[in-house]
Amino acid sequence: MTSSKVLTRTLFLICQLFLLLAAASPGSVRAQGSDEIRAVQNIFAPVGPPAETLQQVAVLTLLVCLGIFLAVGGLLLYAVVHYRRRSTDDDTTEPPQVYGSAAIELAWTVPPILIVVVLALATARTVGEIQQPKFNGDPLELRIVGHRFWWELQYPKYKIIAANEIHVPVSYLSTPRPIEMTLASADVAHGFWVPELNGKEWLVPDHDSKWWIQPTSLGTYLGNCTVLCGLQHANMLIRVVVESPEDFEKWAARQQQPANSDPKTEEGRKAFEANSCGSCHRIGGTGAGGIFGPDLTHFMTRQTLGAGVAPNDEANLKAWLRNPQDLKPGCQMPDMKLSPIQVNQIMAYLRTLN
Ligand code: HEC
Ligand SMILES: [Cu+2]
Repeated sequence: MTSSKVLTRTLFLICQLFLLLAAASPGSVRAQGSDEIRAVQNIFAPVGPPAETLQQVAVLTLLVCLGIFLAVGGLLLYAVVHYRRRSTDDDTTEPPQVYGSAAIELAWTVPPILIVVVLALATARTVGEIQQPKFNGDPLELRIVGHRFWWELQYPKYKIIAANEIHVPVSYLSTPRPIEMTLASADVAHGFWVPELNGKEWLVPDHDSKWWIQPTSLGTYLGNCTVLCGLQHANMLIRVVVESPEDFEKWAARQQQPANSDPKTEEGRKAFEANSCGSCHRIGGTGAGGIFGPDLTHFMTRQTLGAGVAPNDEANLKAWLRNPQDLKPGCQMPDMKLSPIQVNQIMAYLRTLN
């Protein structure tokens, strides 16, 4: 490649980088209601204090790096252009030889040290602010237990156990409501990351990690398990529904209720029992008390099934009951080998659990 081609290509890449950063700038997406899904996860559109602090330190680091890039690249470009080979050059003698220069040595050691110190201090301060938060407002306690490949949710003060779809109230300036989370794991290491709300945190067996979020804008925020925890690690999706305090209280009151028992779906409930679904799943108010799989008491209040692998509609539920290994190969629910009649009965029953 000729040098002009290299130059055009580099400039093109730099322009692309800027376009990317501009597209990712905060404010380009603003959720309106709690059901508005932020489909593109974006650390440059933070919602709430911990994510905002992280964004500040990220932008500072990027700007410093951009400054270094421009300074070094500029000097390099200057040297390449200004001292390029000319036809009038005398090739027979050596250029003047310079040995050591205190000014230059200082210039390339002192500023880099200062830059590293500034970035280290800014990062350390951010880590401190996020790991030892001073909450103002009454925090909502939420314990999240990672399972292969789904999330168990416990709201101890509300005595709620739910799964996969995290509901939290929005924080207004006048009434902040930080969510004080305890992250744990029932099996292997998992990672919790909802980029708009905070950075990543680990969930490890036999150790509780503290984490928090404080969303300040309504919306549904998506996240992922960030640790390769097994075959379906990529389908262990996190959904945080940030709703008004009133809607949150309504949701919580619903979750506290025992399951619906519609006499019309009695056959389905019996089939559920007879096929030992209850050894892995709990349905509040019935004999089913398993904790290996997600709580199904209010299964129909969730928008997705299989921790986000598919929308929670009739066709997908049917496919799941026929064989969960089709929709989510490698997941921890075995093919229960239900007959088509059992599938229909159980489906009719599960679809009343709202
Ligand atoms: C060996 C334990 C086990 C048994 C038995 C079992 N399941 Fe599951 N089930 C699971 C696990 C684990 C998951 C979570 C799978 C995932 O998302 O990775 C699950 C998920 C589900 C889901 C999706 C829940 C959600 O919110 O995503 C439904 C519905 C379900 N099971 C119904 C049943 C029915 C009906 C039966 C009986 C025919 C049954 N399960 C038997 C372990 C079990
Ligand atoms: Cu995981």
